[in-house]
Amino acid sequence: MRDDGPPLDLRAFLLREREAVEGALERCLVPLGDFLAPTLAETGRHAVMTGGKRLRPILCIAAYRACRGTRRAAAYDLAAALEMIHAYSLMHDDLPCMDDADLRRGRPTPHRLYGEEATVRAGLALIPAACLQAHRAARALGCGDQTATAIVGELTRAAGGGGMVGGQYLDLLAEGRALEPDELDELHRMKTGALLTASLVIGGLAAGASPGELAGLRSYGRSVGLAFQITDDVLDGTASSSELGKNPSDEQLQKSTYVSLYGVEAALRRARILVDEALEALRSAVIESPELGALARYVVERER
Ligand code: GRG
Repeated sequence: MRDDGPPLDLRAFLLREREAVEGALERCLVPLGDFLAPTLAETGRHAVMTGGKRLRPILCIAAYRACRGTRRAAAYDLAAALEMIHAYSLMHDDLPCMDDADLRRGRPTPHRLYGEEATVRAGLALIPAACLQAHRAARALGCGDQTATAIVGELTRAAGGGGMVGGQYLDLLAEGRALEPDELDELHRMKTGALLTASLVIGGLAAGASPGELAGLRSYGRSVGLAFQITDDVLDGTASSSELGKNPSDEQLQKSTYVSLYGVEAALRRARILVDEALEALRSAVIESPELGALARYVVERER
C-alpha cells in the first residue's frame, strides 16, 4: 500500500461518511415500517439511528473504493446492511438476559424505552431485513447473482454461530472465569472480528476484487478486528461510563479482557502491532488505500 499521497483529513472523512451511511439507513428503515407494528418499527429505528461510529459500513465503502468500485453513492445501500446487523447485535447484547445494560451511546437502551419483548422482536426483524437489503443493494450495484449470493453468504456467516453469535455464546459462558490469551482471541475474532472482516470482504466482492485482494482485505480485517477489540477493552477499563456513553463495564460483568490479561500498556502495544500487520496485509495484496490506512490507525487511536 502506498501511503504517500495528500494526507487524509480523517475527521472530515468520518463525518462525511457517517452522514452518507445515515442517509442509506433511513432508506432501509422505510420497508421495515411496512411490515412491523409501529412500536416495533420505532424500537428498530431507535437502535439503528441512535449514533454510533458506523465503522462497519465505512470499512465496507473504503474497501469497495480501494478495489476500484465506482458506484460510490449506491454502495452506501449495501454498506447499511452491515450496520443493521450490528444494531441488532447491540440491542440484544444489552438485554437483561445478556449484559443487562441501561445505557448505550449515551442514551437509554431499547429495552429500557420499549420493553424486552419489542427489543427482541425488532432485533430479530433486522436480521432478514439486512440480508434482503444486502442482496437488493448488491444487484442494484450491478453484481451478478453469484456475487450477490456470495455477499449475503459472507454477511450471514459472519453474523452466525461461527461468527458473532458463536462469539457471544463463548462470552456469556466465560463470565466470572479467567480466560487464556488464545481463548480470548478466539472469542473476539468471532464476536467482533467476524463482522468487521465481512464488512471489508463484502465491499471487495461488490467491487469485483481479485482473489488476492479479497485475501488481503480478509487479513487486514482479521488484524484490525482484534486491534479494535483490544482498544475497546482499554477504553472500557480506563474511561467513565458517561465518557463512553455505556454501562455496565466489563469489570462489573466480571469479564476477562485484554486489560485484565495484559495490563493497559501491553494491550495497547499489541493493538499497535496488529495495526502494522493490517497495513502490511494491504501492501502485500497491492491495495492502495489511504482510507483503509487511516481507518486502521483510527481503530487504536479513537477515544470512544
Ligand atoms: C443469542 C448467544 C446469542 C447471541 C446473539 C447479541 C449477539 C447475538 C451478539 C452480540 C455481539 C456483540 C455485542 C458484538 C459487538 C462488540 C462491540 C465491540 C461493540 C461495539 O462496537 P462499536 O464500538 O459501537 O462499533 P458503535 O456504538 O460505535 O456502533
